[in-house]
Formats: sequence, C-alpha cells, structure tokens
Amino acid sequence: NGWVADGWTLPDEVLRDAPTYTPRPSEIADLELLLSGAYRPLTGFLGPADLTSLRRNGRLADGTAWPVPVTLEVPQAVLRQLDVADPGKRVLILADLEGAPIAALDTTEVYPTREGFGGAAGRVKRLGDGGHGAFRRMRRTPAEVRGTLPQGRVLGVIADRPLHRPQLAQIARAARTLAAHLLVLVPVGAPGADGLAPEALVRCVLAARDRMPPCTIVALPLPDQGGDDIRAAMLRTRVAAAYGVTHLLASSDSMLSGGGLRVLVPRELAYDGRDGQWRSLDDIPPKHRRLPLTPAEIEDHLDRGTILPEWHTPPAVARELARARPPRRQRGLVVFFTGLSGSGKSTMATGVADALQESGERTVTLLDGDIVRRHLSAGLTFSAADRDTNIKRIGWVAAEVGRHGGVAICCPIAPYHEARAAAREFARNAGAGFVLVHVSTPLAECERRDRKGLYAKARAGLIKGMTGIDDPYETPTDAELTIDTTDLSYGEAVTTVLRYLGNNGWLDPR
Ligand code: PPS
Repeated sequence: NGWVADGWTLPDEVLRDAPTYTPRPSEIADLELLLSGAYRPLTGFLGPADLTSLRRNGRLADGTAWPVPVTLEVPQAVLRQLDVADPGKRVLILADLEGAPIAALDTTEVYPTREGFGGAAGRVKRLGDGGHGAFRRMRRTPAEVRGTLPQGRVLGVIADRPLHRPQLAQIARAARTLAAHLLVLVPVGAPGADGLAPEALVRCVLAARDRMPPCTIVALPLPDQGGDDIRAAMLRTRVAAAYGVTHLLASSDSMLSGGGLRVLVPRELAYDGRDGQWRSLDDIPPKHRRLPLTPAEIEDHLDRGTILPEWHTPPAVARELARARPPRRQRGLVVFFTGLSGSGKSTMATGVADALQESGERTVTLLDGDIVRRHLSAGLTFSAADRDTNIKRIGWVAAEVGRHGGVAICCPIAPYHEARAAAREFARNAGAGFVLVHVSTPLAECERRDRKGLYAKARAGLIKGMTGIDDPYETPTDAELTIDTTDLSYGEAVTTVLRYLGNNGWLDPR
C-alpha cells in the first residue's frame, strides 16, 4: 500500500524491486546529515545544474548560498538498473556497510563522473528506524535538539578532539560572557586525525562534562574537515546553525562566519603557575606561564604511556585517552613486509615473530604470503585484481589483530602501492600502528637465490606473470624501513627490524 511523505509515494513493489547500493563512508555521512535536516535547505544529492552553479559562484542554481558539493557516485552497473524517466523505476536504496537500508533515493538525474561510475542526484527519504550503533542515542536531529534548547543564546563547540583544560577554560569563559547555553557537537563520522575512534572521542568529551557549564552533547557524522579547507569549515558552521547554535567557538583560524551565526575566535590562554588558573597569555609573566600542549606533544605522551599532566588535562579525560590510545609497546601493530619473491621477506618476518614469541612481550599472528594463499586466499590467482584482493584480505585481518592489541606480521609480495595503502588505512581505522618494511633485495640477487626455482621457470616461459620478470612491482615510496638482504646475515636482518621497533617504542627497549 506504500506510504506518502512530502508528496513522494513509495509503493511497496517499487521498494521491493529497487536495486540496493552501499555508498562510501563519507557519502553515508552526507546522507545522514541530509536525512536529519542538518543540511537544510538541501533535501538530496545535488545534480549537474546545482554543481555548475556552485563552482561558478558558491550558490545553488536557485541562488541559495551553499559551501560544498554534496554528491553521490554510483557504479554504472547499478545505474543501468534505473530509468530516471520512470518514477517507478528510478528508486535506489542506499544501505549501510552491513547492507541494511538507510534511505531511498529518487534518482531524477544521472551524470558522468569517471570511468565506470556516474553521479546520482535526487531527494532522499529515510527508510527504517535510523539504525543502531554505539552512542546512537546521542545522534539527535537538529529539530529534536532545537526543541530542547532553552531560549536565548546558544554557544556551539565542535569537539573534534578531546577537551583539555585550555579548551574547557575557553568554553567556560565564552559561555559566561554570553550567558549562553552550551551545545557540544562531537564529529563521529570517521576516526580523528589522531587515530582516536569516534566512540573513544565521545567518551573523552563525556569525561569532561563535569568541567563544563550545563550543556547538551550531540554526536553527528560530520564529514572530514579536509585539512584547513575553508569550505569544509563553512559547511560545519551551517550544520551548527541548523542545530540552533547562535555563537560558534572557533577551534581553528579557518572557521568563518556564515549560516547566520557569529563565530568567536577565542583568546589564547596559558596556565598561570602562580594560582593554577588559565588566563590570557598576555596577563601572565613569561616565567610563570605554561602554554597548552600541542597535539603532537599529547600524542607523544600517549605513545610513551606517560600520564598527561593534571595542570593540562582533567584526570578523567586523561584516563579515557590513555585507555583509547595505550602506549605503543601495548598498542596493536601491523608490521608489513613487501618485496620480490626470494627477497628475504618470509625469513625476516618469521625471525621477528620468533623473537617476540620468545620474549613473550606480545601476542603475534604471522600472515605469510604462501600460507595465506592456502587458507584465507585459497583459489586466488596472480592476476592484478586477485593480488589486490589478497592484500586487502591480509590487511583487513592484520588490522583486526591490531585492534585487539596484537602484533600482525605480514609478508606478501604486495606489488601495488594502492593495495599497500589500503592495508595502512585499515590499520589506522583500527587504531593500530603500521610499519611498512620494504625488503629491497634486487631482482638479480633474488634470481640468483631462486629457492623455489620459480625465476628459472619464468625465464623459460613455463610460468607467466612472475613479479619482477613479466609482472610489475611498484617500489614503495612510503616505507618506514628499507632493507636489502644481499649482504646481511639472517641475524643482522632480523635485528635491524627489532631495533627499529624498539627505538620507536613499539617493543620494550632492546
Ligand atoms: S601477492 O602478489 O602479494 O598477492 O603475492 P603473494 O600472495 O605474496 O604470493 C607470492 C608467492 O607465490 C609464489 N608465486 C608467485 N609469486 C609471484 N608471481 C607469480 N606469478 C607467482 N606464482 C607463484 C611465490 O612463491 C611467492 O612466494 P614468496 O614467499 O614471495 O617467494
């Protein structure tokens, strides 16, 4: 019997027959903000007319100012199942990563983007109950939040990092000066720049709650800030305004006004050693003044496992942070060896794994190329596509090992940069470290060793697609460590890796 909303009818049989597609995480974040009304007046993904106008003058085709394109890219294979001319055949169901429907897209326009893909534009409508997930109850819509805010000014803070005492002091000051209610927006779209999982960021912000004036805390999937991109900052400002913020406390200089609210650039504060207060830098004599820790200094404390000092961070926040980012010697780690067949990867990887098992300081999972291909990647060939699949599987499993604090040691050839980069990204998203070891032993030496006789076979034309002979190997440009084993003994090669890991805090000093 279908249902009608905003004049858009979605009969059951249309829903049943519609193709389903899972967008990229950043597109899902945009979708959530469209559905919640945080992107009002936008009601869907933009089409060519709006995009052209936006590029030209920062406005939608109807003249509304809007900072960034909000677009959806879909594989051609999916788009071919739609007929934009027929309202009954142009609905695309957008699903989350698990495949559960989030929304229906009324695809009124498709346009070319790049090979194999196209843009899909049209209004969106929520399907289902808004889903589940950690801290879902904190993901409230702008209308819900505005309905609970007291009359008067609303001070907005975008907490994309944990709140330490300097930020808390700035917030308290601004709220007092404006006599405003405080609204804290916590971005939970993707892990933060510092590798902090979204849930951990929320816990850190909640841990600072008793150091703030009475406040409302909302989690929302704000897309990546994208460095100090001004347009991205403007978009955040618009979203804050949609939530009812009248005054936004800038977290960086890139924050601009826009969306009908005022942006406050807070004064730089420092810790006054005389009375333990945070006040304007200029009001403290230099010898009593302590500047806030930089993000790099905070990261360094966490990496080493030293407690963040109480003058800088409330103990409850420090505890939460230390739990989310344990010291490197306890944090998950992926050691990823890459190199030609016969370069010495497996030998070194096994040596490193043995050393860690002997010392007992770490739990270890060894994902050796040959062994992986017998189990995890059984049936895959050595085509470029299958090699990529193989590396992604290895990278995914390794990241899960890392998520739980273990050390995963991988040693596939991994000839392609992109697949290695994907493995690095998996590890980062799991909060684990990633060390790429390029075993750079030259082809001539690998061929001289030819332990498995594969190079001889390849030269004789008996096997095709052998890496280094008639298949490519893209030399890494982002390796943490490069080792040529031509003139190294087994012991020397293994020690080089262990020493690197020790010097960088991943293992007990050796
Ligand atoms: S890849 O490219 O990362 O997916 O390769 P990987 O899973 O590490 O598998 C490499 C091992 O497979 C054997 N082998 C080949 N290697 C390269 N090219 C071709 N065509 C090939 N055919 C079989 C080879 O023994 C590799 O093992 P290692 O340990 O690297 O010597």
